Amino acid sequence: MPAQQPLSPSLSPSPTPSPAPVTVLGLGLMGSALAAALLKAGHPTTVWNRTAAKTGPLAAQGAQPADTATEAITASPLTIVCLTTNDSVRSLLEPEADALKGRTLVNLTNGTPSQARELAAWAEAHGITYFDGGIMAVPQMIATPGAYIFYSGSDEAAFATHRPTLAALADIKWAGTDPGLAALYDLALLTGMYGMAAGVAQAFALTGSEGIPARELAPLLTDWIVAMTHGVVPGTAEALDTDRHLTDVSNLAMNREALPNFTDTFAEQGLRAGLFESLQELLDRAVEQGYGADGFSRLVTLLKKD
Ligand code: FVH
Repeated sequence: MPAQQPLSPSLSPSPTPSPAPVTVLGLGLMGSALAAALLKAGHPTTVWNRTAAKTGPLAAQGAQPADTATEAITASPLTIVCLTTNDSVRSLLEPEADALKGRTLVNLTNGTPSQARELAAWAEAHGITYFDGGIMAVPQMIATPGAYIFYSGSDEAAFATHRPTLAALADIKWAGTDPGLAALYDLALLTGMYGMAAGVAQAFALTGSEGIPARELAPLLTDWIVAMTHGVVPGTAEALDTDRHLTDVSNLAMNREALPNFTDTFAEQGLRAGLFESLQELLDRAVEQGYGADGFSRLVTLLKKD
């Protein structure tokens, strides 16, 4: 009787890989949230922070505190760093090049695309696999639905190895093999957010100047911004990608004439005009260049420096 054939690989029960070890450098609000999520997902997690006392709460959750950054880095194949700025990342990690050699570094510190590219070039020169990331979440949102992180870096295959670990933090959005792209997407989304925040501040200042409680404006403003966003963002994208800016909705010439109603009112109410001054300048330039019949998408093209 022939020996029983082994089950085909597709039918054999595949052992669940145990969660990979990981190191987190930087235990501020965000780094602590990242480390806590990794611990919750069962990853053996080594932590280090410049101010050692911040390792305490994570050690209580099962993390292994390291006395030095070198000790932390050499404990895991993957190190995640999340500090205040990329200058602090450089000053911390440049002396750690030997410890990082042959390992993977994921930098989730907010920075610029050029900083990310410079760090990637430094890492490559020292045999370190580097990925940059942009976190689209506040610490409380880490490991909850809706949170995601952009990643970019030249070695997409190596990224696949660490995907299961990084998935414990937030959904993953791969931005591309140019290491600067995660920061670019991150800054683009935050640009929209800061623009909205500036508009919201201006709106509250306006109603506040007549003593209207902010809570009265809040629901109106929320619904208005959501409704406008749903129309304006996809409409602008369509106009830009097709290079068709003419509009039958709300043209620049009309908006240019309407804008002084805002700036005049701000002045009358004793308020600064904030972003509206640059918007007025942009609208003036658009109309003077003959784009009065176009929609707001035309302004995107005028933001390029000459
Ligand atoms: N918190 C948030 O909502 C945002 C969400 C999106 C992503 N950002 C970015 O994440 C980075 C860290 O932000 P954070 O909120 O964790 O910031 P802090 O709580 O202030 O913690 C800063 C940590 O950085 C350490 N640190 C600073 N400089 C150095 C240095 N030269 N060497 C070593 N470590 C340094 C600091 O250490 P310590 O002060 O506790 O000793 C903290 O661990 C940031 O890029 C956000 O833009 C967060």
